[in-house]
Amino acid sequence: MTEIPKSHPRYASLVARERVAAGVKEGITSVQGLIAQGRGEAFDYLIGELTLPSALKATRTAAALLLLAERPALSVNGNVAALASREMVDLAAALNIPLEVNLFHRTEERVRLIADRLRSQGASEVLGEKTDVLIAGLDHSRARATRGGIFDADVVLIPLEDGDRCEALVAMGKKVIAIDLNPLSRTARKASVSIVDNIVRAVPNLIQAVRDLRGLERSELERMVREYDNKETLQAVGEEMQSYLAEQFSALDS
Ligand code: PTJ
Repeated sequence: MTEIPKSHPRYASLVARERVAAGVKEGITSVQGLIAQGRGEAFDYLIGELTLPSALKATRTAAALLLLAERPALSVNGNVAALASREMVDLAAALNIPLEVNLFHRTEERVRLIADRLRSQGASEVLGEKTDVLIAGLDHSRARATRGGIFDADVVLIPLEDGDRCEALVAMGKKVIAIDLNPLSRTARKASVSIVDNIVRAVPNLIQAVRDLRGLERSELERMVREYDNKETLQAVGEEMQSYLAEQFSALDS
């Protein structure tokens, strides 16, 4: 990995880029994952590389959904493994549920390497190496899933997911939580709760929200979920993004 000086104003973004590049070299992340990261970086730049208030609200609602779920599931792909494997393991531990490796560009080697990475970070149970069922509406390798994991889940967290798979999970009647920096992606539009934030900030925030909300009454969590409107959230993201950009452009004059 290239050494990034801590004093660099865009330190966190450059470290994330290095992690994804290292993921490709280690065989964890797909080459396409580099392009996905670049797209994510561009959107992150447009929101000032900070968590927006709307994203924080979505994160708290996501935590409420996960706490209310009977069978929540957490999906991990090659970019997620490179950027936030430790944090995903911590989230799974906080909820006492397994992680499931679920790849768009599936190879058995990459699934194994990601599962090993998660186990080396302390994951007690990792699904996805032995799939036993297909999700309807997707082509074969992208459809592969595990009973007892994503396939049977009522609530699924899908960070950095492709739109087709998000739609297929929604069509199965699941509540889907997306983490996606592009507020206009099909995934962000189709998900039940879209956290428009960088995964490196979103998952730690989600863990904190799970801890904060754990003591609340079920009825209070249900109220949070009932009052949440994902379209409103995406519109708020657009407004927050525009006001950030307006500030940046007006600063060009000074
Ligand atoms: O490991 P695999 O084979 O499962 O492949 C993973 C990728 C991400 C390559 C695959 O799912 C894919 O092609 O995804 P897309 O369709 O490019 O969508 C990824 C979405 O994640 C895009 O909307 C990006 O803007 C967004 N994104 C990229 N990096 C980040 C991100 N969102 C949050 N945090 C990021 N760091």
